[in-house]
Amino acid sequence: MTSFTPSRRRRFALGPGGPRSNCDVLLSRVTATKPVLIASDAHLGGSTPEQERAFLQWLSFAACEASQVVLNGDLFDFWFEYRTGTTRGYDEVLALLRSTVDRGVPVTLMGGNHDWWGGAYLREQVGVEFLQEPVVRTLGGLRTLLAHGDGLGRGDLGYRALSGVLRSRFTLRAFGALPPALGDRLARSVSRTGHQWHVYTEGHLARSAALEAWALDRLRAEPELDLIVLGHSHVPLLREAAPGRWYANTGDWVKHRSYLTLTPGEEPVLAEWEGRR
Ligand SMILES: [Mn+2]
Repeated sequence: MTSFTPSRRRRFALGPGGPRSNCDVLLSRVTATKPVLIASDAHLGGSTPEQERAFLQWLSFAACEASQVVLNGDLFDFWFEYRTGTTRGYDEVLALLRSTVDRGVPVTLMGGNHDWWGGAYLREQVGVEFLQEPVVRTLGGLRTLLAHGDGLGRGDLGYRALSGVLRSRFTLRAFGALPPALGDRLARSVSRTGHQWHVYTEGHLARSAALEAWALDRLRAEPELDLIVLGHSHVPLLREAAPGRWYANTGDWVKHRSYLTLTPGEEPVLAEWEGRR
């Protein structure tokens, strides 16, 4: 007897018309104040197909449901804009981002340590806001410091030295001259995301603790901030540091499916995506 298991991939297939799922049903819902939705560390290209499906599904949900979408670093397991093209393999998410922006929902991408090397293509062809430094801005009514989190907090010294080299003008020019397929292959050969799928390493937990300590210090030092949002640790976290003031880490879409909802007038909510609603 052959057993038949329905293909999860097919059930969630996002073919043409899939990712641009129309919002008709949701539009009929009264949404006086749509939330800002924030996620990070999808590591597309370095995660499992199931996780990537789930993330794209969440993103098309966000395109309908959010007033603004913020992807706070490491959306891509690797992204580079070479002189002759960009990193391959991201057509689907790029089209989805483009259609989100076209619908009038602004999308902000923060460069993370895996995808800091974006630029004109993301800004001009995809239409997103692409940031390479932390920013302070008002999101969902909260004065928010937004940063990916790499290089912040104690430790991470080796990374800080390395990132200086990897972001230098010389490196950018030399790497940018490579054929995209070769550059991508080199970059993937040094990316370690694939080895971190199923375990929390001590590194994750130490980084999570270091980022939390950094954020709590910063909240104490800067009373005008209501919220600090980081990613990078892959550990979802929401702490109320003082009444009405929070530190949030949006976790990841490698081990989790976590995202932050900022609805004006309400407290931040850190949630786990459980599928289309
Ligand atoms: Mn990161």
